[in-house]
Amino acid sequence: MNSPSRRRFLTTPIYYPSGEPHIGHAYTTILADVLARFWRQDGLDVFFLTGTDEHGQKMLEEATRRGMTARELSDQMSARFKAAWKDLDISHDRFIRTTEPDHVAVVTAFLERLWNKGEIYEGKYSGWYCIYEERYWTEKDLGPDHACPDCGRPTREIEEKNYFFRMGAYQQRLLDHIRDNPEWIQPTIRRNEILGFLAQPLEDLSISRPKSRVSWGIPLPWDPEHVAYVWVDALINYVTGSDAIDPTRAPAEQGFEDTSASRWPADVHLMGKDILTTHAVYWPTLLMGAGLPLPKGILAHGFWVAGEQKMSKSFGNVIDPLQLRERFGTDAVRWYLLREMPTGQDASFTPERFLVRYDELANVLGNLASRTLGMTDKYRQGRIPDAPGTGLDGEIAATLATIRASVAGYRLHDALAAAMDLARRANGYVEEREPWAQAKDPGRAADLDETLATLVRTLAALTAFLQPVCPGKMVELAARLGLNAVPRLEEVDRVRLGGNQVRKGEPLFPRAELLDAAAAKAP
Ligand code: ME8
Repeated sequence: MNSPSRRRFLTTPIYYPSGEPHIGHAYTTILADVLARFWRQDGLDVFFLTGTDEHGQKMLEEATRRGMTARELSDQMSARFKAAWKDLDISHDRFIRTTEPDHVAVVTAFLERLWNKGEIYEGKYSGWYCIYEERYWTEKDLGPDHACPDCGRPTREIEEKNYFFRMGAYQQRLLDHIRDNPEWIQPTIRRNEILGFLAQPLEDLSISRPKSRVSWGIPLPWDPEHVAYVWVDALINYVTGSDAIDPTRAPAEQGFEDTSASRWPADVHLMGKDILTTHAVYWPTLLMGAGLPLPKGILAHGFWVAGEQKMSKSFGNVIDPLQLRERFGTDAVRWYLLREMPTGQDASFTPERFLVRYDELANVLGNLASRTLGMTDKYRQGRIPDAPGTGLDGEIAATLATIRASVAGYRLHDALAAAMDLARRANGYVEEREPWAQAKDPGRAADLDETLATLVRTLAALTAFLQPVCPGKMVELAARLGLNAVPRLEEVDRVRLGGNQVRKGEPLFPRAELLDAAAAKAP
């Protein structure tokens, strides 16, 4: 049995399946996946939740536009997200859909709890609504011609009965929490943004929409003519996925305060900076209202941009991660996205940068693997010498320490850079040791054994360090070193390799020009 502190629960946003999965969705999901895999490799018991956000007006309108029902559209498109995550080797433990009965039941129980506690009151909303962002705006926020300040699309004027959550009452408690827990919202720039937001009085939150306007949603238990606001419905998925609330029990019996038997609270919610306010203000105050503990951390990453524009489906300039995958392979797409974007900052997607990063895989790591396997094959008939192979042990240990610290600080780009630096260093070691010269001199057989054993040992460590980002290729590389599995992080300094038979094989990451040539030859 793992002790509770060995458990980790991490989440991505649940995406709107009103369009195709794109590179932005892929980035957050791969970021979560790499983190989950690092944690698992460190022996932690991880639960990784992702999924789709299927209710609301946007889904309904898109379905109508396509001549489908909202349910048909969500069935079709959530399957597309699932398939994309399979292709990108995402190792989630649950793919949640907000239309699933257990989620509907948890949302109902959660809202009933707030209602019974007097946290919700009836009121009237008048203002402007952007269905694309699924949010209200006040007149002063709007752009010219009442355009949405976020996406630039037209908003609609609305006046309707709504139920409101007493969010404003939790402003001070939330501020205290953020101040007492400086690491709670990461990175600091995002924390400051939320502190800035909370410097203004916090209004109450409209948590419902009249069914007459938005029929596609979860009815409120005390007034079925109204449905839950899609953001409230969506945020609660994190609790549904944690099994903290048993929806089969009546709300009065719900042990909301005791979540110890469940995965709640989440260790980290990952998301893009676009949806930080909903996660760092709406969500924690809703949890406070319901009497549930807060998530332990919130990480808002930056945006992939093409040129100056943010890249998302509203701009139609989205790059299809699956097309890149067809040409370069899943691991190369994962590598590029995580290596190129410093967690928290924006990054610009360009084919040139993709090739620069791909080149690291082909010419640094791939080259190290090819020459190590090739020389073991050529000089030792493929048998790894039984020598200590400690020539780069200091570097391996230092790399492991950097990786551990970087992962703990969610700086995955630094972790990956450190691993690639180790591969670079090992290539330098080859140049220094000149194994081809050692091979010519029978008196230096022991030196050659040590060189080869050191290189193989470094490659084995690299499979462990890079497996979270390149799971397919690192499993393959470990197998070529005669290992049954990629070593755990804590095992990298005691992997037994001497006597194993290596398999040289094709290049792990063919050079880009080779890929081009292969593509040109294909019928
Ligand atoms: O907001 N760069 O769903 P969504 C990086 N359903 N990440 C990007 C990106 C880009 N250009 N574009 C999108 C929703 N993303 C709600 C969430 S959660 C309870 C409900 C990623 O389909 C990033 O993670 O619009 C962003 O936060 C998310 O997709 C928005 O996905």
